[in-house]
Amino acid sequence: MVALQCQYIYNTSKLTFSRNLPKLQYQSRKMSTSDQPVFTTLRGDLASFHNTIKTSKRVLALCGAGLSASSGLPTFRGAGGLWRTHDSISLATPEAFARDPGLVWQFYNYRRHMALQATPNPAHYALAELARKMPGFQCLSQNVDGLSQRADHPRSQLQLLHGTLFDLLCADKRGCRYGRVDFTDPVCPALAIPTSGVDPTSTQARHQATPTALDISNASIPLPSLKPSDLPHCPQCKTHLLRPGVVWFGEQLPFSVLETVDSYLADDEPVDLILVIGTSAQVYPAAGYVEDARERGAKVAVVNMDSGDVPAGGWREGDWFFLGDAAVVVPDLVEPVIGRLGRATAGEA
Ligand code: BJW
Repeated sequence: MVALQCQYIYNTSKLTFSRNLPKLQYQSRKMSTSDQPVFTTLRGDLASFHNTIKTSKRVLALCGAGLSASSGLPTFRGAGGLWRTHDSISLATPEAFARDPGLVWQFYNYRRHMALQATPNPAHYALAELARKMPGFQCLSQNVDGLSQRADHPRSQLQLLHGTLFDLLCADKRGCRYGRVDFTDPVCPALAIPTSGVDPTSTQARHQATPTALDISNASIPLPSLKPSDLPHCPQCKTHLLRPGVVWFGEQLPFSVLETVDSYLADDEPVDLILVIGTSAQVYPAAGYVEDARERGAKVAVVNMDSGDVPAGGWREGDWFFLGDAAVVVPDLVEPVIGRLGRATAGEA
């Protein structure tokens, strides 16, 4: 492990920024075709990666929940993937919504609330700056949290593969086709997250600027059972419920997004590099873009906290693997193109 100049410590659920804390370390290794990874010095690997990105014109990033982990948002798989007693993945289906729309709306209203409370981290800002500096860069994001948009990532270079929490759609997608952008929190009164319930006349309440929402991802916090009549309804057809504008399992990704990615990959110019950032790369078609990019000539660099999370098609000779927090690693990787991030976007006080 090689110590790097960085300002962040990772405390499992949320990243804390401080310039006075010990330097975080991250590892990189250059993968070989054998199962035994060859560890090389960070400097050497970073230098070879930097040489590649410096001369690259067409670069893709495939991002997942790990990009936003240090902003305090949970991932889907692994430790953060349990919401109350439910596997988050099991709530991300049309079947779950049909079975219990109240529960699914409680999950998504909570996710919207958390995303609105969160702020973009240095990796979101670094990718946004990379987009400004490199016209041939496209970021394919599986994230629905809106943090890349809030980091001012140019919209034409951000493809939201799985939609966004802040679009509301008529649940009868084929019929009514109503949709709107909506940041209201809570989505409707019945979805308001219970607050700490502190006596408003108490001293404790006087020290709280706004009441703190309880952590309803914890099943010990009671939640009411909601009826469909408690939930938001489509104002156009006045019949169906509204639903979050995200892509659930079994649903098609937005056509215009698929078209943009396909035409990028079909361009006569090769793809120089794909960065695979904070994703378990298990969900298709997103995961398949790594192999598609390889076929177009791309070198592959993976940034992940878990050394077991390999690209869907496995490792190839010459792939880079940077083990660490995306918020720390990504700004360093793209530094030759974007320079050092400004103090505000690097998370410094
Ligand atoms: C860090 C970190 C830190 C943590 N720093 N790293 C081919 C083969 C097999 C199956 C299929 C196939 N093609 C399609 C399918 C079916 C299905 C699928 O892929 N199933 C798989 C389970 C096998 N795909 C679909 O159904 C897709 N639709 C489709 O293909 O439609 C076809 C169609 C055509 C015509 C008509 C109709 C249909 C849709 C997929 C939609 C996925 N939706 C979700 C929910 C979105 C809404 C929401 O947010 O709630 O998307 S599921 C969930 O998984 C979410 C994520 O975007 C997605 C990926 O997860 P992600 O982001 O990788 O998160 P994690 O938690 O898995 O990983 C986090 C990673 O970060 C980990 O590696 C950590 O180690 C790492 N990490 N901290 C760096 N600080």
